[in-house]
Amino acid sequence: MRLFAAVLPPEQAVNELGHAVRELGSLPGADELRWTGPESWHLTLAFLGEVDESVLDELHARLGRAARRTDPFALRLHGGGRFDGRALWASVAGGLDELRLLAERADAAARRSGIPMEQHRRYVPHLTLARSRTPVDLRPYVAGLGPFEGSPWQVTELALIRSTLPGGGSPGERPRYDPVGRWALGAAG
Ligand code: 2AM
Repeated sequence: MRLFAAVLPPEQAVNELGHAVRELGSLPGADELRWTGPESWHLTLAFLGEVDESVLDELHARLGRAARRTDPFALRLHGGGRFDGRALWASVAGGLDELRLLAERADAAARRSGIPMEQHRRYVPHLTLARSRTPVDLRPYVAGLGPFEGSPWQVTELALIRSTLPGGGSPGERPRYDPVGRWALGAAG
């Protein structure tokens, strides 16, 4: 199964961001972008790719340990950014060192479970809002998100999420994301 580890923003953060994203819909070209749905918004910590069932027990145990070793921390959604002309995202602020540490621990947990992880790229915390198949100028969208400042929340959980890619039937179909594991951060976990 295809898996990734993530932090899931709470409902209030999603609603606030949803409000800001709706306003981007009036920008020229907005209909050409493939927008992600609020129900699937997440902050990826580590992308595991296709994972064999046989490693799941160990992966779960190691992710649980990674979560327990990391104390809860504050985050907020704030402004936006882009990966070239291909992806538009909401940015985060607050406990970025803690978020990065949790991402490193999730990556290490997967690696030690025998999952061949991609070589480390620089970790850029982001919540993907839209993608484009062909490069487009996303600067107006990033500018539109500039003033956005979400309310802070306390990150208390690490989630393991299964991604089911669309079967290719209808255009615009999105992957389905289902949490298959959740672990509380800190000693309480
Ligand atoms: P993205 O939002 O920047 O595309 C599920 O696909 C999640 O894992 C997405 O948040 C995606 O990031 C992230 N991810 C990281 N590396 C990936 C890869 N090589 N292929 C697919 N998704 C990846």
